[in-house]
Amino acid sequence: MKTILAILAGATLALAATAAPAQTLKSVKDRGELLCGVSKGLQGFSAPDASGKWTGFDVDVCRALAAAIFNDPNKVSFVPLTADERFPALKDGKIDVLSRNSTWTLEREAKLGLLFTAINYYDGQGFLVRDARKVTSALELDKSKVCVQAGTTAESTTKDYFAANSMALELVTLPTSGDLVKAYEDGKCDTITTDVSQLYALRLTMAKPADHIVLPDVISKEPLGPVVRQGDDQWFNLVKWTIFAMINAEELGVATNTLDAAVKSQKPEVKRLVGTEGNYGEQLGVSNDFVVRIVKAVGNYGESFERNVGAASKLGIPRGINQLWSMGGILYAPPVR
Ligand SMILES: N[C@@H](CCC(=O)N[C@@H](CS)C(=O)NCC(=O)O)C(=O)O
Repeated sequence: MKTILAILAGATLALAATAAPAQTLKSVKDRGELLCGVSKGLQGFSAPDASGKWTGFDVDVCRALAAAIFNDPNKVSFVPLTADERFPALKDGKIDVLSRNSTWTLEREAKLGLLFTAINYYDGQGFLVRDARKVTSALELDKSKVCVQAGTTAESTTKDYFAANSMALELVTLPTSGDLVKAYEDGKCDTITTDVSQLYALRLTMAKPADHIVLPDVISKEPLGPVVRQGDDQWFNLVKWTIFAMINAEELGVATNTLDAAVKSQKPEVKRLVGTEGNYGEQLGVSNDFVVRIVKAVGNYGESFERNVGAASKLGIPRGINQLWSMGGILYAPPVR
């Protein structure tokens, strides 16, 4: 009897260890909308447009998810969060997913109990200065007052960088990006530091954007991507494969204007991606045409990048290393099969 009980207890434990509860997708479906944590307003990444509609590269991730789940990219409520607020909000269940220019670090997973799903933007930390100062390198920033946002990776990276280069630093830490821009424009700091993509976005909000330059130095790795809570493998997989779907769609030439041809394609890779072969969507808990829904809603990765932040957009960021691996970049998504 004891042996049987011990076997049963062991089996229960083993089951608990392998099967994480799949509650997020169900609660999103029951609620009828997704709760998506974004920044408070960072042009190109997540900001309300003139009509109040949230748009941007980070916003597209949540619209893509809503398209995959509901076939409707508008079934999302956006929850604007500062850097300090974002991880507690996710941990406490106030949002289902965080899509807010967040850097994947060890501590944010191991200590905070979160999981980064995939990297959808390879960034790095840089500095923005007034062009008139004629600074050409971050190594000339000795004795600078440096504005940084609280709760970001930039806080510690800046200290390390100045110490490593024997430069004196006066760190001015502020709660929001609006405070950062104001302090800088009021002359309370000589430079703003954060991920380069965000420097481009902040510059657009300044009185005279052309008076400020982003220095060429990139002093850290800032791999950005959507984040979920630990303990729900089904949800983790769906968010992860939404990103991979967008990247794979670009790689296979599946775009807004080629969707009709893609669903008729006889190429096995395209058939698996768009769901005319296999049941890959169902394996993730959504419909088999989920990639078609995503591309219809926001386009593939390249379309979302170019529309929101790319070279021809207001931000004017070149694709750089965020180009597909097959085009000289480092974007590489596992295959649908
Ligand atoms: N990637 C870095 C920085 C993220 C971050 O919060 N950057 C600020 C730079 S200004 C930002 O996006 N602020 C926008 C906001 O708070 O709405 C991190 O994960 O810590």
